[in-house]
Amino acid sequence: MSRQKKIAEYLLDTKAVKLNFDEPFTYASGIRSPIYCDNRVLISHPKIRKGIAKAFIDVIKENNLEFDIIAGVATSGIPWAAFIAEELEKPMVYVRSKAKGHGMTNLVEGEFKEGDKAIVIEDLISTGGSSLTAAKGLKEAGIIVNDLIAIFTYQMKKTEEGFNNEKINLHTLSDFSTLAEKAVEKNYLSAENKDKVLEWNQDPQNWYSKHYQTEEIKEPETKNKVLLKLQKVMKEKKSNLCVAADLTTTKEILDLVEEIGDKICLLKTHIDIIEDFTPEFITKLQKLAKEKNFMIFEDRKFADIGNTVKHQFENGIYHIADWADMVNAHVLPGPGILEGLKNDKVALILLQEMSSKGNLLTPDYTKKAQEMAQEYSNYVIGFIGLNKTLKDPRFMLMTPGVKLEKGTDKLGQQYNDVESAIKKGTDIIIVGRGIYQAEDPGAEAQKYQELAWKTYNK
Ligand code: 5BU
Repeated sequence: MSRQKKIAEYLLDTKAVKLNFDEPFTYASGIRSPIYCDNRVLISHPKIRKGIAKAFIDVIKENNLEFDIIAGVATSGIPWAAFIAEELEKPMVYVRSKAKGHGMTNLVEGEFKEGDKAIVIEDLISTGGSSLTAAKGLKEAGIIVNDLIAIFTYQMKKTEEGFNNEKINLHTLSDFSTLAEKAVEKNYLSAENKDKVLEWNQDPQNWYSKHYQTEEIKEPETKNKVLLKLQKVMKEKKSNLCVAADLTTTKEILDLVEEIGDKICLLKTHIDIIEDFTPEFITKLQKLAKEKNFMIFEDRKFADIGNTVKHQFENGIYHIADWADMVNAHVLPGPGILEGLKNDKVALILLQEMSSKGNLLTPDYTKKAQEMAQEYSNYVIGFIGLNKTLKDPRFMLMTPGVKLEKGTDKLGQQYNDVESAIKKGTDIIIVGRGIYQAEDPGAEAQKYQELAWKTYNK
């Protein structure tokens, strides 16, 4: 068996790499993928560990790679660098893949001389970005880097280019296409799905919508009135921006709306986080909505049985059904929740996906939510989600977790940038902190509005 295949077998047998076409994995970036790789488990298998360390050494020997030191990329490359350095009785260092060190820490740890040649050891190459950052760190420290060896590569298009630009030879013990072949041989993957899986690394951003699209539905004769109005407002104002006004006093919210009201098609509220709520607040908000021509979406995320949500929607102190143009709901409780929220004036948005890390809304759940929406299309006008997997003009997709730059917060929120969110097919971007925490929320909202509308209409 070739080395590439043998290593692929190790990766599959230890479940370091998992393939799943039917239920793709979701990366931290929100990208959906049929492959998930966590090579860290490999160090727990002594025999396999030995086999992999030997494969690294074979690559060094077969290619006559010249070097003075072995450099592991922190953290996952470190154990492999240690096994190799130990076997070859050579010095070892490790290097952080973060561009900025924290406080007193060095980027490269261990002893070396300027002009030393290093072979860089890495466990996984996805885009190659962090490996290249590590290699650059070594170069900046005066170390010569000509070669990098990794256990596995996703063989993404831009990887090769990155390594060519840095003039570094990339060697890998195994790769995505060999692994897919081995997975078919071992019945982990059907031959039929192999080609679809292999398409992923060509265009990771769009792979999911391409393969999980349900049938495209033609323009319906009649549409929900709230949806028609929303589409009209969007066109009139050239805006597909929804601002999440997550502020906790009525004054702060009303002041914000004064500043951003002209730029948005939709204002999203969490009415139950307001500390000084009074019915007058609603009157003022509705007046502003009329003046500034936007609609109101109460992000209540109903999640109970029909009878309870009906009370939460219509009664209590908020009387949401009297003032919101739309509200949203989880489909977890089943169709009863949609029965409880049926309303001719207030439209419904269903949660098909969430932006938070580790959320439990699987592709299967998404599909069920879409089926329920189709069944209740008189009331349901859209989804909260990240990927337009259902192309049906009766529904709009709205995406939260959007900022000018990708990132995360401390409580699990995951941000996409405006362009990537819209490229995944969303109709409306929902932006909270990106706007209301800006120094000048009005100017910031305008930036988001212009960028989102331009990208949406490209
Ligand atoms: P942010 O400040 O831009 O992170 O606010 C995002 C808003 O969208 C906030 O009001 C959340 O409650 C809301 N949200 C979300 O972030 N992610 C989701 O999946 C859903 C709603 Br559903």
